Amino acid sequence: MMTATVEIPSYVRSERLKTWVNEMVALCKPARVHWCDGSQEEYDDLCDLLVANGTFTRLNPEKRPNSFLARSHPSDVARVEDRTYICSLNQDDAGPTNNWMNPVKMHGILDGLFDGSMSGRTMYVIPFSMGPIGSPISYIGYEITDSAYVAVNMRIMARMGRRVDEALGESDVFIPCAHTVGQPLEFGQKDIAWPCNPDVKYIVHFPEERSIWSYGSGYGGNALLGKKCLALRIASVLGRDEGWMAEHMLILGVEDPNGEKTYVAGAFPSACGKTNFAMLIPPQGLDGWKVTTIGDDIAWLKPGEDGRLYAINPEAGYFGVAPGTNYKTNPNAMKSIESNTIFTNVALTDDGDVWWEGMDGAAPAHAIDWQGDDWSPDSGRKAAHPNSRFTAPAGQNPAIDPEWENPAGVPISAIVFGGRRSTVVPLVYQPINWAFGVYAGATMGSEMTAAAFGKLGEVRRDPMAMLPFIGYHMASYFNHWLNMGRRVSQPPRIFNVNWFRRDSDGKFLWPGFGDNMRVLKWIVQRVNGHARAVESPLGYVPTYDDIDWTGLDFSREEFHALMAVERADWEREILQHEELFIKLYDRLPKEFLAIRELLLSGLWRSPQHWELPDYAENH
Ligand code: SAT
Ligand code: MN
Repeated sequence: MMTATVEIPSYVRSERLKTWVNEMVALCKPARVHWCDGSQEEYDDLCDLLVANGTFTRLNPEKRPNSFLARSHPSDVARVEDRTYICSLNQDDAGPTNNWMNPVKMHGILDGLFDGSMSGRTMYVIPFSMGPIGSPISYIGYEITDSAYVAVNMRIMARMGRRVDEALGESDVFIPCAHTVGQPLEFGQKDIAWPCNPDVKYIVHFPEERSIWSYGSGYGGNALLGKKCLALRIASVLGRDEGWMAEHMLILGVEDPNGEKTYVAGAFPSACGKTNFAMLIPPQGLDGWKVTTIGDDIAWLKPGEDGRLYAINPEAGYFGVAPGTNYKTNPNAMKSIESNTIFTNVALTDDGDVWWEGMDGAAPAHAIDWQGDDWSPDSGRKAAHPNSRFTAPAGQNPAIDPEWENPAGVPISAIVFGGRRSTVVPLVYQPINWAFGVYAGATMGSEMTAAAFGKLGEVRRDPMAMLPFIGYHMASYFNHWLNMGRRVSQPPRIFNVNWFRRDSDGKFLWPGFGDNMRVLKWIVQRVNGHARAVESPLGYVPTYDDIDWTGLDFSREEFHALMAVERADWEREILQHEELFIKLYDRLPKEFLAIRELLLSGLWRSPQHWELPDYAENH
């Protein structure tokens, strides 16, 4: 097979970049090289090419202008955590929660797999910036890939193209990201709609080298390397070394009726309604309040001159889960995907639009399911894959915050942690200080929903919702959090929420969705010094009278049930914290043992069943 010679655009000036691309071309042996400029024409041409190859179906332009549907290979539908590696020089630096291999050995494996991996294909060179171009908080990456699907998705998810080459200039500071679907066309054979390697996959991070290699998958976070790989795993290492934080957090703005703005970041494990919370619409009665979105998935937080933490959203688009999204649960997400959107693994309706389980209205009588087969409501199968996605430009969100591209970021006043717990954890509490808050985030857990790994109902500990995304030893990461709180003079206040508590009949105690605004309002007033709280065994909590109930019929008794603290439950809970701590024994912050003891001490001071007092009693 012929290997391409690389024509590097004249505006590319970084010697390190040119050398790296030439080396990757020599290794991967593509037939052609395409250096992406990020233009609309290029995007349209690539989409046309994907339609011609059968990867994309163009949706009905009247229903879904400039939008496409892709169906992946059934073996390639989600991130593969068991194939994801942190290859630090020392295994101890990856810690017990990451897969590890010696980096020299791993490079040997990858060199073998990448050798000739792109023969017969085009290599795309994708310049991208995580964060607004030119922001001191941003980082530049270069992804080489043999997937045009990746190239068009990256143009939505990141700032991409020539302006990034120009911003890099002669600098050698960028993260090299090598990606191949791992299905060479070495004999000139015809391509298939979703090339990938069904048997071999590697998603590999070299934290000391600051590079990423991904082999065998074309899907989501396995292939769009700016997102989880760069903006979380590698960035968490950069943040540790440089004194900032890369977190799996949404960022939202809350505007009160006087126009005062407060920014809040929030970490939620998957299946906890994070995107809905990031795009929340206040319920009737609280309509003087407004929520705006800065980001729905990732936050980079850096200390500002004034001693506060400033956050940017490093991404430029949403890669959101489709099923369950509708005009009731998340109208802003629905409006964000009305056009210019790439859908992956949802169903195709007979009129050329998309459909998924939990969309508004009745299910269509007939559709083509995510595997390309005929589907009807009585076929006994899901029409859309549970992890089917939309890729949409963030700027299309009607509730996008005007500051979302401000290179300086926005000041964060509160950090909210929240898992899915049917018992034990109350609706909201505020740990008494930063260290107690870090402990709450570090011990956060979430119950398995059907889609996730593990047993249904079992609690999976997911510290700061970062379990699969920390690029180093988890306990060192906890220490970094504690250090950050000491480094900034005005750290955000930390809160813990749980929207998912149930009664003994299994019924949800809290309506959730827009009504979460009632809790958010208390949080925002609290950080601004306008809300009262009482002490509970876990920290500060609002009484019934501190929450705005306008427009909702919710009794004092119902609220007290949501906020109760059962000593026996918490004793078991704290024993489970201990299980996590034992795993992280060699680097666990000494503060955590002290905080655990103080929590126990507080529980022992309180009755077996601790119930909220009425405000009057506590005044
Ligand atoms: O596929 S992604 O990693 O981008 C999304 C997710 O799995 O959380
Ligand atoms: Mn995520």
